[in-house]
Amino acid sequence: MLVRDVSRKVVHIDMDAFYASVEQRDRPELRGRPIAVGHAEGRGVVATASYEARRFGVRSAMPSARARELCPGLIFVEGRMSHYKAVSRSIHAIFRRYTDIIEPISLDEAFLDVTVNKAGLALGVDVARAIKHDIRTELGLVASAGVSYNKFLAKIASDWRKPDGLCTIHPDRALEFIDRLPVELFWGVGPATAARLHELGIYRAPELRAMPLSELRRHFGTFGWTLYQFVRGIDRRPVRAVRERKSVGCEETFSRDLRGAGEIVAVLRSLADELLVRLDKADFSGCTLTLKVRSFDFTTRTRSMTSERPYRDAVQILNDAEKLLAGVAIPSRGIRLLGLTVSSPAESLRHASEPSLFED
Ligand code: DCP
Ligand code: MG
Repeated sequence: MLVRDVSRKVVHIDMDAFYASVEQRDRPELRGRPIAVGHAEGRGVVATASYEARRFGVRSAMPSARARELCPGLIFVEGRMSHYKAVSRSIHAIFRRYTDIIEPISLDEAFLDVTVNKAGLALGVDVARAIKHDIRTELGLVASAGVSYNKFLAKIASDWRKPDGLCTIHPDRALEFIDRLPVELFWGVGPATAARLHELGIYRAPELRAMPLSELRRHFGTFGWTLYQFVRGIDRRPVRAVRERKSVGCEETFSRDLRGAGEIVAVLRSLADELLVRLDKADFSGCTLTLKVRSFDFTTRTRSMTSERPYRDAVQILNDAEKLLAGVAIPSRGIRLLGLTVSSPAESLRHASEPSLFED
């Protein structure tokens, strides 16, 4: 049976001109100027443009040469991916003050289920407003937010009044809202599907709603069923939370127990290298390093230390791992396992100790 569940509160957050806004925040001389993030030369393309540059028609994925034609004063800035990732982690730390049910879509975009939220706010729009406020005051960035009872509508809502948008689609206004949308704005409708819909004479939602389910299925398969539901304001997909990573580690059990200090340090070195690879892969950084040592008789000891700066390079990890090792008595009959773990995610520490990341 087709039931419209309006009991959930879903927020969609999308940062405005994300990479460009981060650059303008960090370099005040770029504020208020038309900028593009990306390679200026050769076959470079624009990753994103500031709203000042968008006025000239500069857009994401546009060849840089074309962007320069449209906007002669355009300033190109090289992208800094690892920096944007770090900013994204700070944004997520703010989200987690309100809910743990966070589904990241990209670095600058996420769905949040705030039906039950940690702030105890009754209205989804109040949660969205609070998140926008925290992002602005603490990170110096602007987000657009959409609020509704499902993901489909929350995403449409966040796009509605960009930049700095805050839009709620109430259940009783949902169909009216959907009716204003061209079918191209429906989730999952790319150029090919849009062309097929147009061939069938469907340009807007009312025409789509008039189409029988059997017809939609015949033309679009299972996506026909999705379209049938979307146009009626129904989207049952849950916000799928990705658990926040608290630590990254690796360990090795030896085929024969290790005894000599030289041997142990050599293993520690390879563990530090492996740990670094895993930290990179998981895009994780943390300030606590833990060494685990299991003796021949299975007694296990751990030693930890917390550094002021996150563990990011092999030398730093190895130096501290050796210091930790010095604090563990190695039994003469040897050890059977060594492990190294980094924990205390850098972002949460930063939020606890630093009130602000920027100056205005
Ligand atoms: N991005 C990219 N290449 C693209 C599209 C986007 O590298 N073709 C990057 C740069 C953006 C970021 O992803 O800053 C987020 O993408 P969005 O589509 O959300 O675009 P913006 O945040 O830049 O702008 P908007 O205000 O429209 O959300
Ligand atoms: Mg964005």
